[in-house]
Amino acid sequence: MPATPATPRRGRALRTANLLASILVLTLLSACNPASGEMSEWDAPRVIEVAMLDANGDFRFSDERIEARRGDVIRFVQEGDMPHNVQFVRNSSPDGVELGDAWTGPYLNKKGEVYELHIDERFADGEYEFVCTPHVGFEMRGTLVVSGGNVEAAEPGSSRTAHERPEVIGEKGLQELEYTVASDGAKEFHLTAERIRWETREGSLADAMAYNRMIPGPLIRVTEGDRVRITVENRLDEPHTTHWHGLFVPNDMDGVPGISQDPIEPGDSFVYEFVADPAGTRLYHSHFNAMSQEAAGLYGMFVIEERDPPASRQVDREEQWILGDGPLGYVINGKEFPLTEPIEMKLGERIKLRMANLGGMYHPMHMHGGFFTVVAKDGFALEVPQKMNTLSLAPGETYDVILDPQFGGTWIWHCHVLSHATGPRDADGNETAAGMIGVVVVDDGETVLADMSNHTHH
Ligand SMILES: [Cu+2]
Repeated sequence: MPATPATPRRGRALRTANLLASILVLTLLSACNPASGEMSEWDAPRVIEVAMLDANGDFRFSDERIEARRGDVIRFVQEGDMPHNVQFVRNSSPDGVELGDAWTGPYLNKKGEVYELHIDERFADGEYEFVCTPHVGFEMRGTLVVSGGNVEAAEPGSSRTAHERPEVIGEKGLQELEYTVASDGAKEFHLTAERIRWETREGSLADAMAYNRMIPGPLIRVTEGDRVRITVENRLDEPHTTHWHGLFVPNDMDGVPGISQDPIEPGDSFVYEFVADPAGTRLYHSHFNAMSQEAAGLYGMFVIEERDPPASRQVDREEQWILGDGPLGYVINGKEFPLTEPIEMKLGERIKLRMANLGGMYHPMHMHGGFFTVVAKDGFALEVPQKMNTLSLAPGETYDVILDPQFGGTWIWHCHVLSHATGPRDADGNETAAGMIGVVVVDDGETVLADMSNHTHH
């Protein structure tokens, strides 16, 4: 029986092939010579199928108590109509286990999609509660019981698999990217796409992909009319391209593989060059395996400043929020609440918040405690600014919002698809706040503000 290596995501198919081959060998062994095998048939790895169901509003896993041994594979099969996933509840898992990318499985959006969970050495003996993240409110949950098997359990707390997984842990996203000015006046930037591990929620490191080791990727800021030259280096183990979202670029700089350029192969680089145009809040993101690469963190913001902004657009400072969903969870700037970083301001201040949605779902973002004013859509100034307290962002949209709060306090600003802002139930059986929740702390000198310091540790 070959050891089951813990490989990055891409090795899954191979692992499955190995496993199927092992099953076949074991089957042949027991068929040819049932008495000679060291391993009894009882130990043969199994494939356990579990359906994800949602017919008639009855959200459930077909098997709510799954008994498995290390070496087994659980095939979660999407048989419903709504997106489902498998997320293990960390604080209900055996002490010290580190499931890595198995903590949260991908969203299965279409009927027939499959998530294969390998019960490998990371799974120590014990019980693991799991939920479907979007439908935890509907009690779509179950328990996995692991005991024994033909793969040895890692020492709890050890990281026996760490050498096979990306070592780099990402840093705070959207840090402004430095550039050099070339002899021809072009501003030259460098982006590197690679795999990292990323803390989306406290204590849980997800396997992710990032530009320059941060999620979202660095903030690129230039002025309209600047000549821009960006080298994109692909250190992933799969091809990549970068698309400049909302910018007017020559067709061969648009980053669409097979249409406007060849994919950038692993180890290669590609130089994108264009004139920054038009001014406004713009984005960049992967366009190769985009559904998975973008969801894994390969996106960032591209701000093109106006050359002569009218005085009416002056603000005290700016902030940026990029929404995401998928394997990293329901995130703002790559973090789920309570790791989302609060916006702190004084009553009377004016902040421009550049918001964008690079997830795959709609997120109606509702702010408590007054209103904000939308002044631009997709980077273009609105003829008539619009006051709102709920702004729905479709995938790919950007909005510029002026925050000039009317009341002091600690105000939350959350996605009103409540399953995007709710975590697993706590020990008392109550829903927890998690996911796509931002916080705006407005100091008016009087109102007692909530202490957010124990919520964030950055
Ligand atoms: Cu949402």
